[in-house]
Amino acid sequence: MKTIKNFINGQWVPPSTGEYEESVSPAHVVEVVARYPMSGKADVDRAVEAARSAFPMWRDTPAPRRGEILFKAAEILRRRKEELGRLVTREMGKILPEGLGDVQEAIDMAYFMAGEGRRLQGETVPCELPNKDGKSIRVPWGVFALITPWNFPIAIPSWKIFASLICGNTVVFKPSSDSPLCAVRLVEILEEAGLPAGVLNLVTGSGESVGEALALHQDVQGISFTGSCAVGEALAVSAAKLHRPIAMEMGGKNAIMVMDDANLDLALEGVLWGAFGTTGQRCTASSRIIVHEKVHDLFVERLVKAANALRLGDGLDKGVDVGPLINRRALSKVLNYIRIGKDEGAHLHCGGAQAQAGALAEGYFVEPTVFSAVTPNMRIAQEEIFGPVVSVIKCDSYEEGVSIVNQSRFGLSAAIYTQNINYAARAERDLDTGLVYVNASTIGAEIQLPFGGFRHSGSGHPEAGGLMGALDFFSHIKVVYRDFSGKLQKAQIDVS
Ligand code: UN1
Repeated sequence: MKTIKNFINGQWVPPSTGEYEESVSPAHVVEVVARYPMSGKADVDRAVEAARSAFPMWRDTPAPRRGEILFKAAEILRRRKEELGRLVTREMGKILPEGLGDVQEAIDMAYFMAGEGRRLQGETVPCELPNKDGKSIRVPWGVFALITPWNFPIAIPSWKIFASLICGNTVVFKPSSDSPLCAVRLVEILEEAGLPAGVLNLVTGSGESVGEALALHQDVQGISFTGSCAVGEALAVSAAKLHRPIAMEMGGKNAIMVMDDANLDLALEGVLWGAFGTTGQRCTASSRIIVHEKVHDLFVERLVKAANALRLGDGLDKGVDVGPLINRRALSKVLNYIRIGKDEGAHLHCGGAQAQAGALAEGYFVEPTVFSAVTPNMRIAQEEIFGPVVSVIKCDSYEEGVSIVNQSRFGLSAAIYTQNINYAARAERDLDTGLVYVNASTIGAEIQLPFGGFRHSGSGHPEAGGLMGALDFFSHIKVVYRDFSGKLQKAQIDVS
Protein backbone atom coordinates (compact mmCIF):
# COMPACT_ATOMS: atom_id res chain seq x y z
CA MET A 1 0.00 0.00 0.00
CA LYS A 2 1.31 3.41 -0.97
CA THR A 3 1.54 6.29 1.49
CA ILE A 4 1.00 9.45 -0.49
CA LYS A 5 2.82 12.70 0.14
CA ASN A 6 1.98 16.19 -0.97
CA PHE A 7 4.02 17.66 -3.82
CA ILE A 8 5.22 21.16 -3.00
CA ASN A 9 7.95 23.11 -4.76
CA GLY A 10 9.23 20.00 -6.51
CA GLN A 11 9.46 17.90 -3.34
CA TRP A 12 7.27 15.07 -2.05
CA VAL A 13 6.59 16.06 1.54
CA PRO A 14 4.44 14.74 4.40
CA PRO A 15 1.55 16.91 5.60
CA SER A 16 2.05 19.37 8.45
CA THR A 17 -0.85 17.74 10.29
CA GLY A 18 0.69 14.25 10.33
CA GLU A 19 -2.81 12.95 9.57
CA TYR A 20 -3.79 10.43 6.93
CA GLU A 21 -6.88 8.67 5.63
CA GLU A 22 -7.37 5.69 3.38
CA SER A 23 -8.51 5.53 -0.21
CA VAL A 24 -10.26 2.19 -0.76
CA SER A 25 -11.36 0.27 -3.80
CA PRO A 26 -15.15 0.67 -4.12
CA ALA A 27 -15.47 -2.85 -5.56
CA HIS A 28 -13.80 -4.37 -2.47
CA VAL A 29 -13.93 -1.86 0.33
CA VAL A 30 -11.50 -3.81 2.50
CA GLU A 31 -8.81 -3.20 -0.10
CA VAL A 32 -6.87 -0.05 0.74
CA VAL A 33 -5.40 1.54 -2.38
CA ALA A 34 -3.41 4.28 -0.63
CA ARG A 35 -3.08 6.36 2.51
CA TYR A 36 -3.28 10.03 1.70
CA PRO A 37 -2.55 13.18 3.71
CA MET A 38 -5.35 15.06 5.40
CA SER A 39 -3.52 18.30 4.89
CA GLY A 40 -4.17 21.57 6.64
CA LYS A 41 -3.95 25.28 6.00
CA ALA A 42 -0.17 25.33 6.53
CA ASP A 43 0.29 22.89 3.63
CA VAL A 44 -1.92 25.02 1.41
CA ASP A 45 0.05 28.12 2.36
CA ARG A 46 3.32 26.45 1.43
CA ALA A 47 1.92 25.17 -1.87
CA VAL A 48 0.49 28.55 -2.84
CA GLU A 49 3.76 30.22 -1.92
CA ALA A 50 5.68 27.76 -4.12
CA ALA A 51 3.30 28.41 -7.00
CA ARG A 52 3.52 32.17 -6.48
CA SER A 53 7.33 32.14 -6.51
CA ALA A 54 7.50 29.94 -9.60
CA PHE A 55 5.03 32.08 -11.53
CA PRO A 56 7.34 34.74 -13.06
CA MET A 57 9.72 32.07 -14.37
CA TRP A 58 6.88 29.98 -15.83
CA ARG A 59 5.09 32.99 -17.28
CA ASP A 60 8.31 33.98 -19.07
CA THR A 61 9.01 30.49 -20.38
CA PRO A 62 8.00 30.64 -24.06
CA ALA A 63 4.66 28.93 -24.58
CA PRO A 64 6.06 26.53 -27.23
CA ARG A 65 8.57 25.34 -24.59
CA ARG A 66 5.76 24.87 -22.10
CA GLY A 67 4.00 22.89 -24.80
CA GLU A 68 6.99 20.61 -25.25
CA ILE A 69 6.72 19.56 -21.61
CA LEU A 70 3.04 18.73 -22.14
CA PHE A 71 3.98 16.79 -25.26
CA LYS A 72 6.41 14.72 -23.19
CA ALA A 73 3.69 14.18 -20.59
CA ALA A 74 1.42 12.93 -23.39
CA GLU A 75 4.05 10.41 -24.45
CA ILE A 76 4.54 9.17 -20.88
CA LEU A 77 0.79 8.91 -20.35
CA ARG A 78 0.55 6.91 -23.55
CA ARG A 79 3.33 4.57 -22.47
CA ARG A 80 1.71 4.05 -19.07
CA LYS A 81 -1.89 3.96 -20.26
CA GLU A 82 -2.58 0.36 -19.27
CA GLU A 83 -1.15 0.70 -15.77
CA LEU A 84 -2.96 4.00 -15.14
CA GLY A 85 -6.22 2.70 -16.56
CA ARG A 86 -6.06 -0.21 -14.13
CA LEU A 87 -5.40 2.18 -11.27
CA VAL A 88 -8.42 4.29 -12.26
CA THR A 89 -10.57 1.17 -12.16
CA ARG A 90 -9.17 0.03 -8.81
CA GLU A 91 -9.41 3.39 -7.13
CA MET A 92 -12.78 4.64 -8.42
CA GLY A 93 -14.49 1.58 -9.83
CA LYS A 94 -15.34 2.26 -13.49
CA ILE A 95 -14.82 -0.75 -15.76
CA LEU A 96 -11.38 -1.16 -17.31
CA PRO A 97 -12.25 -0.04 -20.88
CA GLU A 98 -13.54 3.17 -19.31
CA GLY A 99 -10.53 3.44 -17.00
CA LEU A 100 -8.39 3.30 -20.13
CA GLY A 101 -10.69 5.86 -21.76
CA ASP A 102 -10.15 8.18 -18.83
CA VAL A 103 -6.41 8.06 -19.45
CA GLN A 104 -6.92 8.41 -23.20
CA GLU A 105 -8.82 11.65 -22.62
CA ALA A 106 -5.81 13.00 -20.73
CA ILE A 107 -3.47 11.87 -23.54
CA ASP A 108 -5.66 13.68 -26.07
CA MET A 109 -5.73 16.77 -23.90
CA ALA A 110 -1.96 16.78 -23.42
CA TYR A 111 -1.28 16.59 -27.15
CA PHE A 112 -3.92 19.20 -27.86
CA MET A 113 -2.66 21.69 -25.28
CA ALA A 114 0.95 21.02 -26.31
CA GLY A 115 -0.02 22.26 -29.78
CA GLU A 116 -1.78 25.27 -28.32
CA GLY A 117 1.62 26.39 -27.07
CA ARG A 118 2.37 27.34 -30.67
CA ARG A 119 -0.93 29.17 -31.11
CA LEU A 120 -2.44 30.91 -28.07
CA GLN A 121 -3.81 33.37 -30.58
CA GLY A 122 -4.77 36.92 -29.98
CA GLU A 123 -5.76 39.35 -32.71
CA THR A 124 -4.18 42.22 -34.58
CA VAL A 125 -6.53 44.73 -36.11
CA PRO A 126 -6.20 47.98 -38.04
CA CYS A 127 -6.68 51.14 -36.00
CA GLU A 128 -8.90 54.04 -36.94
CA LEU A 129 -6.06 56.53 -36.49
CA PRO A 130 -3.04 56.57 -38.82
CA ASN A 131 0.33 55.28 -37.65
CA LYS A 132 -1.18 53.27 -34.85
CA ASP A 133 -1.90 49.57 -34.38
CA GLY A 134 -3.79 47.48 -31.92
CA LYS A 135 -3.63 43.89 -30.76
CA SER A 136 -4.92 41.62 -28.06
CA ILE A 137 -2.65 39.10 -26.35
CA ARG A 138 -3.24 36.40 -23.79
CA VAL A 139 -1.48 36.66 -20.46
CA PRO A 140 -1.64 34.25 -17.52
CA TRP A 141 -3.37 35.19 -14.29
CA GLY A 142 -0.97 33.71 -11.74
CA VAL A 143 -1.73 30.89 -9.31
CA PHE A 144 -4.75 28.72 -10.08
CA ALA A 145 -6.45 26.44 -7.56
CA LEU A 146 -7.82 23.37 -9.33
CA ILE A 147 -10.37 21.31 -7.42
CA THR A 148 -11.36 18.09 -9.13
CA PRO A 149 -13.76 15.15 -8.70
CA TRP A 150 -13.20 11.39 -8.58
CA ASN A 151 -15.39 10.34 -11.52
CA PHE A 152 -12.74 11.21 -14.14
CA PRO A 153 -9.71 11.10 -11.85
CA ILE A 154 -7.14 11.50 -14.63
CA ALA A 155 -9.13 13.20 -17.40
CA ILE A 156 -10.69 16.10 -15.51
CA PRO A 157 -7.47 17.10 -13.71
CA SER A 158 -5.75 16.94 -17.10
CA TRP A 159 -8.31 19.34 -18.63
CA LYS A 160 -7.63 21.88 -15.94
CA ILE A 161 -3.91 21.36 -15.33
CA PHE A 162 -2.81 21.29 -18.97
CA ALA A 163 -4.94 24.31 -19.90
CA SER A 164 -3.65 26.31 -16.91
CA LEU A 165 -0.05 25.42 -17.58
CA ILE A 166 -0.01 26.13 -21.30
CA CYS A 167 -1.36 29.60 -20.61
CA GLY A 168 1.53 30.20 -18.19
CA ASN A 169 -0.24 29.89 -14.85
CA THR A 170 1.10 27.93 -11.92
CA VAL A 171 -1.11 25.52 -10.05
CA VAL A 172 -2.18 24.13 -6.71
CA PHE A 173 -4.11 20.94 -7.39
CA LYS A 174 -6.54 19.52 -4.84
CA PRO A 175 -7.95 16.20 -6.04
CA SER A 176 -10.94 14.34 -4.65
CA SER A 177 -10.24 12.29 -1.53
CA ASP A 178 -11.78 9.32 -3.37
CA SER A 179 -9.04 9.23 -6.01
CA PRO A 180 -5.80 10.64 -4.55
CA LEU A 181 -3.46 8.01 -5.99
CA CYS A 182 -4.59 8.74 -9.56
CA ALA A 183 -3.76 12.39 -8.85
CA VAL A 184 -0.29 11.48 -7.60
CA ARG A 185 0.46 9.48 -10.75
CA LEU A 186 -0.57 12.39 -12.97
CA VAL A 187 1.65 14.79 -11.04
CA GLU A 188 4.58 12.34 -11.17
CA ILE A 189 4.20 12.19 -14.94
CA LEU A 190 4.42 15.96 -15.26
CA GLU A 191 7.45 15.93 -12.95
CA GLU A 192 9.09 13.30 -15.16
CA ALA A 193 8.21 15.33 -18.24
CA GLY A 194 10.37 18.15 -16.88
CA LEU A 195 7.97 20.59 -15.28
CA PRO A 196 10.06 22.95 -13.13
CA ALA A 197 9.67 22.92 -9.33
CA GLY A 198 6.79 24.94 -7.94
CA VAL A 199 4.82 25.13 -11.20
CA LEU A 200 2.45 22.34 -10.17
CA ASN A 201 1.77 21.54 -6.53
CA LEU A 202 -0.46 18.84 -5.11
CA VAL A 203 -2.20 19.01 -1.74
CA THR A 204 -4.64 16.28 -0.73
CA GLY A 205 -7.26 16.47 1.99
CA SER A 206 -10.80 17.49 2.69
CA GLY A 207 -12.81 20.20 1.01
CA GLU A 208 -13.53 21.79 4.37
CA SER A 209 -9.85 22.15 5.12
CA VAL A 210 -7.78 22.22 1.91
CA GLY A 211 -10.54 23.39 -0.44
CA GLU A 212 -11.57 26.20 1.82
CA ALA A 213 -8.02 27.35 2.52
CA LEU A 214 -7.46 27.56 -1.23
CA ALA A 215 -10.73 29.37 -1.81
CA LEU A 216 -9.85 32.03 0.74
CA HIS A 217 -6.15 32.40 -0.05
CA GLN A 218 -5.12 35.92 -1.05
CA ASP A 219 -2.50 34.73 -3.53
CA VAL A 220 -4.77 32.43 -5.52
CA GLN A 221 -5.75 34.30 -8.68
CA GLY A 222 -8.40 31.95 -10.03
CA ILE A 223 -10.29 28.75 -9.35
CA SER A 224 -11.51 25.96 -11.54
CA PHE A 225 -13.83 23.47 -9.93
CA THR A 226 -15.78 20.40 -10.99
CA GLY A 227 -18.16 18.85 -8.50
CA SER A 228 -21.45 19.41 -6.72
CA CYS A 229 -23.65 22.49 -7.02
CA ALA A 230 -23.52 23.09 -3.27
CA VAL A 231 -19.72 23.28 -3.19
CA GLY A 232 -19.61 25.25 -6.45
CA GLU A 233 -21.97 27.87 -5.08
CA ALA A 234 -19.97 28.27 -1.88
CA LEU A 235 -16.74 28.64 -3.87
CA ALA A 236 -18.40 31.18 -6.17
CA VAL A 237 -19.42 33.32 -3.21
CA SER A 238 -15.88 33.49 -1.87
CA ALA A 239 -14.51 34.05 -5.37
CA ALA A 240 -16.88 36.98 -5.82
CA LYS A 241 -15.76 38.53 -2.56
CA LEU A 242 -12.12 38.17 -3.52
CA HIS A 243 -12.75 39.36 -7.11
CA ARG A 244 -11.26 36.34 -8.78
CA PRO A 245 -12.52 34.32 -11.73
CA ILE A 246 -14.05 30.93 -11.09
CA ALA A 247 -15.03 28.25 -13.60
CA MET A 248 -17.46 25.63 -12.39
CA GLU A 249 -18.72 22.41 -13.90
CA MET A 250 -21.51 20.97 -11.83
CA GLY A 251 -24.51 18.75 -12.19
CA GLY A 252 -26.59 17.45 -15.03
CA LYS A 253 -29.98 15.88 -15.61
CA ASN A 254 -29.27 14.87 -19.14
CA ALA A 255 -31.98 13.63 -21.43
CA ILE A 256 -32.23 11.47 -24.52
CA MET A 257 -35.24 11.91 -26.79
CA VAL A 258 -36.27 8.82 -28.71
CA MET A 259 -38.57 9.79 -31.56
CA ASP A 260 -41.05 7.43 -33.18
CA ASP A 261 -38.90 7.26 -36.32
CA ALA A 262 -35.68 6.49 -34.43
CA ASN A 263 -33.53 3.49 -35.17
CA LEU A 264 -34.50 1.76 -31.92
CA ASP A 265 -31.52 -0.60 -31.85
CA LEU A 266 -29.18 2.36 -31.98
CA ALA A 267 -31.23 4.34 -29.45
CA LEU A 268 -31.23 1.40 -27.06
CA GLU A 269 -27.46 1.09 -27.24
CA GLY A 270 -27.10 4.82 -26.66
CA VAL A 271 -29.40 4.77 -23.67
CA LEU A 272 -27.64 1.81 -22.05
CA TRP A 273 -24.25 3.38 -22.58
CA GLY A 274 -25.34 6.82 -21.37
CA ALA A 275 -27.37 5.63 -18.38
CA PHE A 276 -25.28 2.77 -17.02
CA GLY A 277 -21.78 3.53 -18.34
CA THR A 278 -19.55 4.71 -15.47
CA THR A 279 -22.40 3.38 -13.28
CA GLY A 280 -24.31 6.56 -14.14
CA GLN A 281 -21.63 8.62 -12.40
CA ARG A 282 -20.91 11.13 -15.16
CA CYS A 283 -22.10 14.72 -15.20
CA THR A 284 -23.21 13.84 -18.70
CA ALA A 285 -24.99 10.59 -17.78
CA SER A 286 -28.36 10.01 -19.46
CA SER A 287 -30.83 10.00 -16.61
CA ARG A 288 -34.06 10.95 -18.40
CA ILE A 289 -35.26 9.12 -21.47
CA ILE A 290 -38.09 10.87 -23.25
CA VAL A 291 -39.78 8.42 -25.54
CA HIS A 292 -42.45 9.07 -28.15
CA GLU A 293 -45.70 7.33 -27.19
CA LYS A 294 -45.80 5.37 -30.46
CA VAL A 295 -42.65 3.45 -29.54
CA HIS A 296 -42.76 3.86 -25.76
CA ASP A 297 -43.97 0.44 -24.64
CA LEU A 298 -41.75 -1.47 -27.02
CA PHE A 299 -38.75 0.63 -26.08
CA VAL A 300 -39.29 0.24 -22.34
CA GLU A 301 -39.64 -3.50 -22.73
CA ARG A 302 -36.37 -3.72 -24.64
CA LEU A 303 -34.59 -1.38 -22.24
CA VAL A 304 -35.63 -3.38 -19.20
CA LYS A 305 -34.54 -6.62 -20.79
CA ALA A 306 -31.16 -5.16 -21.69
CA ALA A 307 -30.67 -3.51 -18.28
CA ASN A 308 -31.41 -6.82 -16.58
CA ALA A 309 -28.76 -8.50 -18.67
CA LEU A 310 -25.97 -6.11 -17.62
CA ARG A 311 -23.29 -7.76 -15.51
CA LEU A 312 -22.24 -6.06 -12.30
CA GLY A 313 -18.83 -6.62 -10.83
CA ASP A 314 -15.25 -5.57 -10.29
CA GLY A 315 -14.36 -3.43 -13.30
CA LEU A 316 -11.04 -5.24 -13.64
CA ASP A 317 -12.85 -8.50 -14.46
CA LYS A 318 -13.54 -9.27 -18.10
CA GLY A 319 -17.17 -9.21 -19.19
CA VAL A 320 -18.30 -6.82 -16.47
CA ASP A 321 -20.56 -4.02 -17.74
CA VAL A 322 -21.21 -1.97 -14.62
CA GLY A 323 -18.90 -1.27 -11.68
CA PRO A 324 -19.66 -0.07 -8.15
CA LEU A 325 -20.65 3.34 -6.87
CA ILE A 326 -17.84 5.38 -5.42
CA ASN A 327 -18.56 5.23 -1.68
CA ARG A 328 -21.09 4.55 1.06
CA ARG A 329 -22.54 8.05 0.85
CA ALA A 330 -23.23 7.59 -2.86
CA LEU A 331 -24.80 4.20 -2.16
CA SER A 332 -27.28 5.60 0.34
CA LYS A 333 -28.03 8.60 -1.88
CA VAL A 334 -28.87 6.38 -4.85
CA LEU A 335 -30.95 3.96 -2.77
CA ASN A 336 -32.77 6.92 -1.28
CA TYR A 337 -33.67 8.24 -4.75
CA ILE A 338 -34.99 4.81 -5.68
CA ARG A 339 -37.28 4.99 -2.63
CA ILE A 340 -38.33 8.49 -3.62
CA GLY A 341 -39.18 7.30 -7.15
CA LYS A 342 -41.35 4.52 -5.78
CA ASP A 343 -43.07 6.88 -3.35
CA GLU A 344 -43.73 9.35 -6.15
CA GLY A 345 -45.58 6.63 -8.04
CA ALA A 346 -43.10 5.87 -10.79
CA HIS A 347 -43.17 2.31 -12.06
CA LEU A 348 -40.06 0.32 -11.11
CA HIS A 349 -39.30 -2.27 -13.79
CA CYS A 350 -35.96 -3.63 -12.74
CA GLY A 351 -33.14 -3.08 -10.29
CA GLY A 352 -34.09 -0.94 -7.35
CA ALA A 353 -31.79 -2.44 -4.75
CA GLN A 354 -28.23 -2.89 -3.64
CA ALA A 355 -26.63 -5.94 -5.29
CA GLN A 356 -25.06 -8.15 -2.67
CA ALA A 357 -24.79 -11.60 -4.19
CA GLY A 358 -21.39 -13.25 -3.65
CA ALA A 359 -18.43 -10.92 -4.09
CA LEU A 360 -20.74 -7.98 -4.83
CA ALA A 361 -21.31 -7.72 -1.09
CA GLU A 362 -17.70 -6.50 -0.83
CA GLY A 363 -18.50 -3.27 -2.67
CA TYR A 364 -21.04 -0.54 -3.30
CA PHE A 365 -23.09 -2.09 -6.07
CA VAL A 366 -26.59 -1.08 -7.13
CA GLU A 367 -28.60 -3.00 -9.71
CA PRO A 368 -29.25 -1.11 -12.96
CA THR A 369 -32.63 0.47 -12.34
CA VAL A 370 -35.33 1.52 -14.81
CA PHE A 371 -38.39 3.56 -13.89
CA SER A 372 -41.20 4.35 -16.29
CA ALA A 373 -44.42 6.35 -15.83
CA VAL A 374 -42.20 9.16 -14.63
CA THR A 375 -43.60 12.66 -14.96
CA PRO A 376 -41.37 15.64 -15.67
CA ASN A 377 -41.72 17.22 -12.24
CA MET A 378 -40.99 14.20 -10.10
CA ARG A 379 -37.86 14.53 -8.02
CA ILE A 380 -36.28 11.57 -9.83
CA ALA A 381 -36.77 13.53 -13.07
CA GLN A 382 -35.38 16.77 -11.67
CA GLU A 383 -32.56 15.98 -9.25
CA GLU A 384 -29.18 14.54 -10.10
CA ILE A 385 -28.94 10.96 -8.81
CA PHE A 386 -25.43 10.11 -10.08
CA GLY A 387 -26.04 6.39 -10.18
CA PRO A 388 -27.40 3.61 -12.40
CA VAL A 389 -30.99 4.83 -12.33
CA VAL A 390 -32.87 5.92 -15.41
CA SER A 391 -36.33 7.50 -15.69
CA VAL A 392 -38.47 7.04 -18.77
CA ILE A 393 -40.95 9.82 -19.55
CA LYS A 394 -43.55 9.49 -22.27
CA CYS A 395 -44.14 12.32 -24.79
CA ASP A 396 -46.67 12.70 -27.58
CA SER A 397 -44.70 14.86 -30.03
CA TYR A 398 -41.35 16.44 -30.85
CA GLU A 399 -42.54 19.70 -29.26
CA GLU A 400 -43.58 18.08 -26.01
CA GLY A 401 -40.34 16.08 -25.89
CA VAL A 402 -38.23 19.21 -26.25
CA SER A 403 -40.18 21.04 -23.60
CA ILE A 404 -39.64 18.15 -21.16
CA VAL A 405 -35.90 18.07 -21.89
CA ASN A 406 -35.67 21.80 -21.22
CA GLN A 407 -37.75 21.66 -18.05
CA SER A 408 -34.68 21.31 -15.85
CA ARG A 409 -32.52 23.62 -13.86
CA PHE A 410 -29.55 21.79 -15.36
CA GLY A 411 -28.44 22.12 -18.95
CA LEU A 412 -25.35 20.08 -19.66
CA SER A 413 -26.09 17.48 -22.32
CA ALA A 414 -29.05 16.25 -24.38
CA ALA A 415 -29.52 13.90 -27.29
CA ILE A 416 -32.09 13.04 -29.91
CA TYR A 417 -32.50 9.79 -31.77
CA THR A 418 -34.38 10.36 -35.00
CA GLN A 419 -34.01 9.64 -38.70
CA ASN A 420 -35.88 12.78 -39.62
CA ILE A 421 -33.40 15.41 -40.78
CA ASN A 422 -35.74 18.23 -39.79
CA TYR A 423 -36.15 17.00 -36.22
CA ALA A 424 -32.38 16.61 -35.99
CA ALA A 425 -31.80 20.16 -37.18
CA ARG A 426 -34.50 21.58 -34.97
CA ALA A 427 -33.16 19.74 -31.92
CA GLU A 428 -29.77 21.31 -32.47
CA ARG A 429 -31.46 24.67 -32.06
CA ASP A 430 -34.14 23.80 -29.50
CA LEU A 431 -32.36 21.68 -26.90
CA ASP A 432 -31.21 24.11 -24.27
CA THR A 433 -27.96 22.45 -23.20
CA GLY A 434 -24.25 23.03 -23.64
CA LEU A 435 -23.84 19.75 -25.52
CA VAL A 436 -26.30 18.36 -28.05
CA TYR A 437 -25.95 14.95 -29.66
CA VAL A 438 -27.77 13.68 -32.73
CA ASN A 439 -28.08 9.92 -32.92
CA ALA A 440 -25.49 9.50 -30.18
CA SER A 441 -25.69 9.28 -26.41
CA THR A 442 -25.31 12.20 -23.98
CA ILE A 443 -21.84 11.08 -22.90
CA GLY A 444 -18.57 11.02 -24.77
CA ALA A 445 -17.55 14.58 -25.55
CA GLU A 446 -14.19 14.93 -27.32
CA ILE A 447 -11.57 17.32 -25.98
CA GLN A 448 -10.98 19.46 -29.07
CA LEU A 449 -14.27 21.29 -28.58
CA PRO A 450 -15.41 23.17 -25.48
CA PHE A 451 -17.24 21.28 -22.73
CA GLY A 452 -19.71 22.96 -20.42
CA GLY A 453 -23.33 23.39 -19.49
CA PHE A 454 -26.00 26.03 -19.12
CA ARG A 455 -27.82 27.23 -16.00
CA HIS A 456 -27.02 25.22 -12.84
CA SER A 457 -24.68 22.92 -14.76
CA GLY A 458 -21.89 25.45 -15.04
CA SER A 459 -20.60 28.95 -14.78
CA GLY A 460 -20.43 29.56 -18.51
CA HIS A 461 -16.66 29.08 -18.73
CA PRO A 462 -16.31 25.85 -20.68
CA GLU A 463 -13.48 23.40 -20.26
CA ALA A 464 -11.27 21.75 -22.86
CA GLY A 465 -10.26 22.83 -26.33
CA GLY A 466 -11.69 24.72 -29.25
CA LEU A 467 -11.78 28.37 -30.19
CA MET A 468 -14.02 29.28 -27.27
CA GLY A 469 -12.78 26.71 -24.76
CA ALA A 470 -10.71 26.73 -21.60
CA LEU A 471 -7.92 28.98 -22.87
CA ASP A 472 -10.28 31.93 -22.64
CA PHE A 473 -10.73 31.27 -18.96
CA PHE A 474 -7.14 30.44 -18.08
CA SER A 475 -5.77 33.58 -19.70
CA HIS A 476 -6.48 37.27 -19.33
CA ILE A 477 -6.84 39.27 -22.48
CA LYS A 478 -4.54 42.26 -22.55
CA VAL A 479 -5.00 44.87 -25.28
CA VAL A 480 -2.03 46.84 -26.53
CA TYR A 481 -2.17 49.98 -28.69
CA ARG A 482 0.99 51.40 -30.20
CA ASP A 483 1.04 54.91 -31.59
CA PHE A 484 4.01 55.53 -33.85
CA SER A 485 2.84 58.85 -35.26
CA GLY A 486 5.02 60.86 -32.88
CA LYS A 487 2.15 63.13 -31.95
CA LEU A 488 -0.93 63.10 -29.72
CA GLN A 489 -3.77 61.42 -31.58
CA LYS A 490 -7.19 61.43 -29.97
CA ALA A 491 -9.39 58.42 -30.63
CA GLN A 492 -13.03 59.23 -31.39
CA ILE A 493 -12.12 62.92 -31.61
CA ASP A 494 -9.63 63.23 -34.45
CA VAL A 495 -12.16 62.04 -36.99
CA SER A 496 -11.45 63.21 -40.49
C1 UN1 B 1 -17.96 14.46 -16.37
O1 UN1 B 1 -18.72 13.54 -16.12
O2 UN1 B 1 -17.77 15.37 -15.55
O3 UN1 B 1 -18.36 13.67 -22.24
C2 UN1 B 1 -17.11 14.53 -17.57
C3 UN1 B 1 -18.11 12.79 -21.40
C4 UN1 B 1 -16.69 12.68 -20.89
C5 UN1 B 1 -16.47 13.66 -19.80
C6 UN1 B 1 -17.47 13.60 -18.68
N1 UN1 B 1 -15.78 12.92 -21.98
O4 UN1 B 1 -18.96 12.01 -20.98
